[in-house]
Amino acid sequence: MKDSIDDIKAILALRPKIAVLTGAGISAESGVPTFRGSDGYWKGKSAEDLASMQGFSQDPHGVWEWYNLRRQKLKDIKPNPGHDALVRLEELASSFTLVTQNVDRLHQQAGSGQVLELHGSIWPVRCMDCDYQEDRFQVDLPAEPRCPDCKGWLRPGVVWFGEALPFGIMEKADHAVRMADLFFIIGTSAVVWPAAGLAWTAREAGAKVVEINLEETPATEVAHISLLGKSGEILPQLL
Ligand code: BJW
Ligand code: ZN
Repeated sequence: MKDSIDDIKAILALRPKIAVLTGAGISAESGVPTFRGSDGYWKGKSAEDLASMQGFSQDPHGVWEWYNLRRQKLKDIKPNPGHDALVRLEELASSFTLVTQNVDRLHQQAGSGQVLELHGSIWPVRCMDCDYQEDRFQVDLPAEPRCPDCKGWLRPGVVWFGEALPFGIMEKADHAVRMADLFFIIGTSAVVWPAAGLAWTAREAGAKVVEINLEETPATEVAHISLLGKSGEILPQLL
């Protein structure tokens, strides 16, 4: 039998250990397009086409056009009540780890403490040919960003398909999830691995798994409770 919201509220009252995994859906109410929604395609191409070394090699100009557009839009975008609620959730927990697949830094802008960015961030850039890297938070970049040291192509500091996640980050996320009494999986289609696997890990390790999404996902099968709706509305209600 599925749990109820009251069961979750009762656990929250006990200052539990909490781990959270977020995806693009938590930023949707701020105006950030999701990847697999109707607005996720760019010039007919999907994230799978664009966010890979192969996609970049075939069309670096086009891929940078996509990232520069997203960077520009993000400059005017603010965290929403879903991000804010996670800041308050952190205060209720005896330990709290926020794991995100998002590259937008909106959790940090809302005031969340340590955030594990599984897929990196859209703001730093690094050279594809040498060691140059720099954080270019909210800075406009040229159409074809080049390395100031060696003139090689710069690329965004994100994780593309087929690339390893930042060193050691999955181990940190996995540890937090295994320690957690409560695990929230919010606004993710749960199709991209290894991030999606955290839901199965949480269930296996004995956490109560709470999913918040507009629709069911593959992770719904391991959720003790699936709350269907907008995270910016449901999360504040839970608190
Ligand atoms: C709302 C809402 C609202 C809307 N309120 N909800 C095992 C099995 C199968 C495949 C693999 C596997 N292990 C690895 C793979 C391969 C691959 C993969 O997973 N492929 C699958 C797609 C088949 N994974 C990888 O390649 C990863 N790397 C890896 O495994 O490396 C191994 C390796 C080791 C050692 C050496 C070398 C390699 C890397 C994955 C990188 C993903 N990168 C992207 C792009 C980042 C850069 C960028 O932003 O440009 O990350 S892809 C894209 O998808 C992005 C996202 O973080 C990620 C997940 O998407 P997310 O967040 O779930 O968004 P959506 O759009 O899918 O869903 C939004 C959800 O929100 C929906 O459910 C809505 O309903 C909901 N929603 N509004 C609540 N208001
Ligand atoms: Zn360089």
